[in-house]
Order: sequence, then C-alpha cells, then structure tokens
Amino acid sequence: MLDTIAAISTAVGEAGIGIVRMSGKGAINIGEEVFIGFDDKKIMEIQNKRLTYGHIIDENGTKIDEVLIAFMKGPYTYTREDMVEIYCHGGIISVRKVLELLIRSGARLSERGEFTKRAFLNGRLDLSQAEAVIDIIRSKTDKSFEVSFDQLEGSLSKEIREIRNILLSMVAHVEVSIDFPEEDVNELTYESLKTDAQLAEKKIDDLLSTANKGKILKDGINTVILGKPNVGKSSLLNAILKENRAIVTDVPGTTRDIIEEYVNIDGIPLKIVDTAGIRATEDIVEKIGVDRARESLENADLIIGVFDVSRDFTEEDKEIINLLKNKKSIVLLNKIDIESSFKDKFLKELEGINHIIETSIIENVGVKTLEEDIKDLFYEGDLNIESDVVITNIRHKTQLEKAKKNIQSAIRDIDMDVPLDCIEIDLKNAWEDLGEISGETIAEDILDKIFKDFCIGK
Ligand SMILES: Nc1nc2c(ncn2[C@@H]2O[C@H](COP(=O)(O)OP(=O)(O)OP(=O)(O)O)[C@@H](O)[C@H]2O)c(=O)[nH]1
Ligand SMILES: [Mg+2]
Repeated sequence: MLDTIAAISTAVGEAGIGIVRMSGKGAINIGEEVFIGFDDKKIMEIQNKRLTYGHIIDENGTKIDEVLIAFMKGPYTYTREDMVEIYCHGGIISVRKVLELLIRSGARLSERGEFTKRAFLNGRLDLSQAEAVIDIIRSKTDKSFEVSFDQLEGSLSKEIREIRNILLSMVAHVEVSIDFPEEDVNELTYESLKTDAQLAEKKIDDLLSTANKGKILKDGINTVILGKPNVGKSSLLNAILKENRAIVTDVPGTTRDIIEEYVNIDGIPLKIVDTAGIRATEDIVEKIGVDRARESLENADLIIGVFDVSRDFTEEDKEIINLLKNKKSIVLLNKIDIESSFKDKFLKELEGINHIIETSIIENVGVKTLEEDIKDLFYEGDLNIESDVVITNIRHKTQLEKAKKNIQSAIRDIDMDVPLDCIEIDLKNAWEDLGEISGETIAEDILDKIFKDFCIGK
C-alpha cells in the first residue's frame, strides 16, 4: 500500500471544475513537482490543507491548466495518507491531461474505490461505513440518502458492536466456566447464557426486520407495467413521470424494449419499468422485447397489469392475468372514457385480484389513486421509517442471518445442556459473522469484491 494512487474524482463531462486527486507516500512530492504558484515560482513551503492558486506544468515547463491545489498531510485525511487534490477546469481534457502527468510523474491509476479502501484499511472507517459511501453517492431519494448517511456516521457499526460485545462476554463466561467447572457456577452459566443469547437474537431480528424497507429505499420498488399491446402501458409510464418519456402511438407493438426510469412518489422511490406488449409475434425485434418483458417479472416487487376495457377480453389478456397471479399486483382497467360494455367481463375474469382501479390515463383519471395504492401497499400508510438503522445492504443481511442461525443453534444446545465448549463454537461463529459487517474479520477476496462496486476516484 505504499504506492501513490491518482484518479479523476469528479464525473466526466462538462462542468465548472474537475478534481484530480492523489493519495500515498509520494503524493506531496509529485504535487510539488507539477505545480507552480501564481507568480510562476515554485512554492517553497506548502501550506497544509490550504487552497493555493497556480498552474500545473509538465516536464518541459509548459502550462497545462490553471488550478487550485490542496496539499493535505496524513493522517488527518480521507485515506489517512498524504493526499493532494487539484481543482482543474471542468471538462474531459484538462483533468485527463493532469492525470496523465501525475502518472508519468510516478503515481499509478487507482482502482475502483481504492481511496475508500485505503481509508478502511488504515482504520478511518469500518467496512459498513465504507460501504455507506457508495450508497450515499448512488442515493436517489432524500430518505435513502439519510439512511446511508447515518450508516456512514456509524449507526450500524454501533449496533453491530453492541451485539458482538454481548457475544464476546458470553464467550468469556463460557471459558471461565470451562476452567473452573464447579457445578453451581455451571448452572448459573447456562441460565445467563440463554438470556444473553436471546437478547442478541432479538437485536439481530430488529435489524433484519428493516431489511425489506431498506432494499426498497435503496433500489426503489421495482415496478413492472405489464399488458398486451396498445392498452396504454407507455401512456401510464409518461403519466407517472409527468413527461413524454416513452413513445405512445395507436400502433400495437410500439414499445419494443424495456424502459426503466426512477420516480419519487411522496418520497417513495419507484423504479418503473415499461415493457413491450405481451403477444405472440413473428417480428424478431418485438419478440426479443416480449421475452425481456417476461424476464423483468422475475425481480419485480410490484406488477401493474393494464387492460383495455374498450375492447373485448382476449386470450392475450388471459395470459396477462396468469402472469399476475401470486404476485403483488395492481390492475388497471384502462380507457374507461370510451363507451363499451366489456368492463364486467374483465371484472369476472379478474376475480380474486384485490387491487383494481378504473382509469383513463389519457384523461388522467385514476393515476392518483394508483399512486396512493402503491404507497399503501408498501408502507401500510406508515411512511416514516423511525428506526435510525435500516439494513439496505444485502451482504449485511446475509451476515445477520448467518449470525442468527449460529445463535439459535447455541440456544438449542443450551436447552439440551450440551457441553459448554460446543456452545462456545456457535457463539464464536456468530461473533465472526457479525465481524464481517464491520470488516474486523474479513477475507481479502470479499473486500476486493465490495470495492469493485465503487466508482473510480472515490
Ligand atoms: N381513449 C383512451 N386512449 C388511451 C388511453 N390510454 C392510452 N390510450 C391510447 O392508446 C394507444 C396506445 O397507448 P400506448 O401507451 O402506446 O400503449 P402501450 O400499451 O404502451 O402499447 P405497446 O407499446 O404497443 O405495447 C395510444 O393511442 C394512446 O393514446 C385512455 O385512457 N383512453
Ligand atoms: Mg408502449
């Protein structure tokens, strides 16, 4: 970890400024080498954590860009190492030229998430906090930002630490009892072990109970709009987004690919997916679209089935109903603005489906009701996530579940008066499972996998 890494930390594209940053042992030296101050003089002594105005110059002394630069000496930096940040003009050329110069001067291009990985390895953040960094960057709603920010501040770390402490003191108890096996001590040990194990399990359960909401907060409710061609699916997407995102025509088979958009309904993030109308078709492009529509159902949290009740019920509608069965779904009987007598027929076929709304998307009738229904379905009217800690990360959820299993196994053993050293194994395993959340017990390959998910320059 002694080498010096560099990366462009801002998003690529036109912008006011673009930031290139470096971290590592050579960062300050390289920074000094490529920078001259406002009077075109080399700076004699850098000012720690002050912005300095000047230019970046290459090996030949040619000015590359006019910049502000900050030298930051470790350990009170993001990575705990020496760091340099260079504030260039935004846009792709300036930052790229500066980065290339830094690399020619001895830095190496950083890997994804490597700055944050160093922050973790150097003990500035625990792993759950490091993971919160990328969640903050990816947040799409105020609420998911808030939850991730709390996690960065250490809310989850604190809970995990508490549970691990309970387990650790249990292990200590067990070891004392093994070393001093007087009978009365033993009896007491089993009793208090059980109380503590149940407390640890309860705390894990409390965390796990937030996981479903957490997933929705993070990824949005994955909502797929489904129906045969021409029923008004794309019209619905546009109505919810309040913009003309998808092409709408009266030609059946207009949408041929999946269209995914994010929208916020009163703070609830919705990932909304418009699909190609389901029908048997010879058209090769449309066929792929129909396949994709079916595939998108696999990960759907909610399906909105759309039916056109201005026309007669068909076999294709029947198929849509089958696809909705046993899934969380809301049905729209659309085009009620058109006089027709087919509605009752649809209602009969849809028997057993609870959420049915009559809509005229074209006249914006029923769309509001749909939004209210979506809210009710997922939050039972309770939008406020009061608990501070919400499990949003699938890895954390898995580790909590593993720990819970081990604790449950310990409780079973306690009930059966199994020898203490066997119980100790379960407790230690649970302790390690939780340690993987904070990163105290974690394998290098898992670590690599976690940081691969990051962006370059963070
Ligand atoms: N009268 C009436 N027409 C509607 C309504 N909703 C949509 N339409 C019309 O129905 C036609 C098809 O709408 P789309 O939104 O493209 O339908 P779709 O389900 O996306 O169709 P495909 O992409 O072909 O599967 C368009 O001409 C819309 O203007 C409605 O509530 N009432
Ligand atoms: Mg469409």
